[in-house]
Amino acid sequence: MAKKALRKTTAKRPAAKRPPSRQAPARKAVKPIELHYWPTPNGFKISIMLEECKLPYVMIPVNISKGEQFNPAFLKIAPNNRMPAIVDPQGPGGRPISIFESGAILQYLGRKTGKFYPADERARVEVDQWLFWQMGGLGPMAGQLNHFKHYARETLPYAIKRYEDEVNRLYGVMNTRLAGRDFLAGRYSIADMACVGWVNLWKRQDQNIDDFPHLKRWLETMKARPAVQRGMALGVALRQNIDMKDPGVQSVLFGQRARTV
Ligand SMILES: N[C@@H](CCC(=O)N[C@@H](CS)C(=O)NCC(=O)O)C(=O)O
Repeated sequence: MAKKALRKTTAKRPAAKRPPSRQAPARKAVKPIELHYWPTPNGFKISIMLEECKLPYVMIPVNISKGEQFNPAFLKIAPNNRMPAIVDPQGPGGRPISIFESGAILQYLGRKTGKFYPADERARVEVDQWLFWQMGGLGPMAGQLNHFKHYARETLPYAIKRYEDEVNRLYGVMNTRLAGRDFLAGRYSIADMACVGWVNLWKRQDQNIDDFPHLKRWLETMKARPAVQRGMALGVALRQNIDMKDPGVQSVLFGQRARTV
């Protein structure tokens, strides 16, 4: 991709000094994963996972308020014109692979690294259920609430109440699940990473976290993890001066319809 990469993390360790006779054969340098990203809860899922796994990556901003999600090069890897997406130069068989949809990316990175996504089928099903619950429930409902509550040009009390109620119900489900469990699937996993950026917005969603003590404890535990902090801080300055009520921004993001080829 032609865009400038803003940040790079590497998990390089200093090479240990060995006598010449015992030197290891030269290894190919690990190429960083490209993270096509904008700092939102969907983007954070992947920045958190990359940070947790200490995978080398470069972040390539996709400024969705300017319509960069429609750039032909981006659409090639993310045909749904939504970020996040990744390109892993060292994909299966050592060949590059691109992936869109945050849930699919999390599962891929979990399989690739063997981390935060157990191989045992029963444990994996536990993770998958809560990951899909986030993808199909918490994310879309909280996203719609955010739209009608904060961005819509008309105030539609029915729509706001519908999504506020739904987010409230989902918080209740999560709170019950977390009673007597540290994390959604028992052990810390990609399912927790998928949810944290959304629950972190509880105030903006007009929810009271004190009504959900297990969820509150989980959120505090999540936010205390350095990799979660780094993941949720990635690129936040990029959004700073963007006014989501600006008609220019709204015309890019809202009212999108099919584009014919
Ligand atoms: N289901 C997708 C949703 C991604 C998504 O909604 N991304 C938003 C930002 S949070 C986006 O790229 N929006 C661009 C647009 O609306 O054109 C995923 O989880 O990857």
